[in-house]
Amino acid sequence: MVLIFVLCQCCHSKKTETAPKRPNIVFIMSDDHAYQAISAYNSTLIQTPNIDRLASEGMLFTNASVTNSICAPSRAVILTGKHSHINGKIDNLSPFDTTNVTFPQLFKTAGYQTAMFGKLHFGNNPKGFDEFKILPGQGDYYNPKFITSTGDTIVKGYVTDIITDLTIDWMDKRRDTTKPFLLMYLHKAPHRSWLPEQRHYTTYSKKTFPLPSTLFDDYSTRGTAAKTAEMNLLKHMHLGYDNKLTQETFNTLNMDDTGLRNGAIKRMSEEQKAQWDSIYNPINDEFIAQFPTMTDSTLMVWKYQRYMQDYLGCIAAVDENVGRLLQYLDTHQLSDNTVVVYTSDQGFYLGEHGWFDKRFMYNESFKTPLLIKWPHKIHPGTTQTELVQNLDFAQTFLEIAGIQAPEDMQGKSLVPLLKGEKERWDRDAVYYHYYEYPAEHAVKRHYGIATKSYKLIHFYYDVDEWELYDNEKDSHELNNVYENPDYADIVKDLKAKLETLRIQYKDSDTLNNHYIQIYKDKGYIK
Ligand code: SGN
Ligand code: CA
Repeated sequence: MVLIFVLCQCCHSKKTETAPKRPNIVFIMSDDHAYQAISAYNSTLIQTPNIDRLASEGMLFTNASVTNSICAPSRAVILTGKHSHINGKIDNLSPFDTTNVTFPQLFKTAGYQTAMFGKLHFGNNPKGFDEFKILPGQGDYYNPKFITSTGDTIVKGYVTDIITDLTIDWMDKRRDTTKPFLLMYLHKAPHRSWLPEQRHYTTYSKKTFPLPSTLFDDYSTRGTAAKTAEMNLLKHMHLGYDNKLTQETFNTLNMDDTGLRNGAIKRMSEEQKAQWDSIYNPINDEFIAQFPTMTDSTLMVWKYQRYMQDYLGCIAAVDENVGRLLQYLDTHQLSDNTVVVYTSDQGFYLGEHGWFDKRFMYNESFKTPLLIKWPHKIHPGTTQTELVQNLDFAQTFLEIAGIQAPEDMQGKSLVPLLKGEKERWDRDAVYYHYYEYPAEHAVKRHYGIATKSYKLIHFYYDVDEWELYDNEKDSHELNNVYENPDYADIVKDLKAKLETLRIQYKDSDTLNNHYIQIYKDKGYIK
């Protein structure tokens, strides 16, 4: 493999005078950004004009999904172009195996300047970057710490603004204008526990949002996994930690069953805290007044509104900052030769099925936003309905840059789709596998297959349950029709396809057992 890269480098250095300029790539990823909260997908919750620009000037993918809906594994899939069971990063707990080859390393070897700013969440530093400034673990919203190759530093301010400042500062001051660049600009927002910046919580805390039709889902038409998951707004969202009620409020109401407090607020400076209190204290006062007459359903709706106010307030900052970055590219004549990608490490529940968080192969967490702008190649304003995954990014970027992808990468370059050459695209199903059970939110392990019309899921380990959804008739995935005789042929067909995919991607029961044994050895499960 080393030989191939050396050869590539040689070809490249010969080509530089004559070949067309290789495009820059700006990869923007936020954390837990639901597609429902991007106005190009759904305009009922928030307006995101800057992110939407990538759709109006490029391509909007409506069937983009992840292979494993959880943060660090998704990032490992993106960087390696390999499924979790191959790259080894099956969950947020295990360290990333840095002997994996990642696409930024290939870019660097091929002569690109490379930089990463923001959230990685690997527990180790990224390889293949000329410069990086990353948050430790999940990172903090206010006055966050960053890890750099020369030591740690705390930067005062709000994380989404700071990550953008660092990114723009790098482009402005340390970019090598003789080279194309690969820039990974990775937001922490809108990850739990959803702390917006003052300019946004001031306005968003006054808004009310439409309720999802499945907010009061009782899961009766699905299996054990949906019934036992711990991500219900009423039951599992903390009034203190998530909804920002204070200790004084709990004392006043004589409540002692409210779960965690929000420690992140302690990082605020006195001034930041005073501004926060001026908005959040009245919310606490209103809650105290309303609480005596609240029923379960009014409390559910109250929690949903509080959740949306803070979550969407965080996204407002992401959108503004994406606007700043695009503006920088425009004013420095970089836009024309830069591919800009916007995505999230996975989708998220915004009250659908009564839930927050992710992990399931059901739509809101399985699907992820994906918008790509590539001037002169993508026809502006195109909607793409083909099944694509985060697994495909590495090979896509490598092809765009003219770098040979290693043979063992498991995705598919999206370049034919980007260029409108659908005849060069033949995928009819995608594979999924989630492992992190038992863990926070208690989502059971499962793998499955999705086509444009159906989704077949197998929950395994402490249950053995199959679910089938007819996505054309049941867009909210409320009815498991696995046992319905009308679907017997479809089940048979999908099981055969699933087996083919498992063989193609080299996943198997043997590997399941291997990863279960690791959990047993570590004492996570019995
Ligand atoms: C934290 C969150 C969880 C979330 C995981 C994984 N809890 O543990 O709600 O599912 O991260 O998220 S919190 O109390 O720390 O907020 S991920 O995006 O990093 O995978
Ligand atoms: Ca995430």
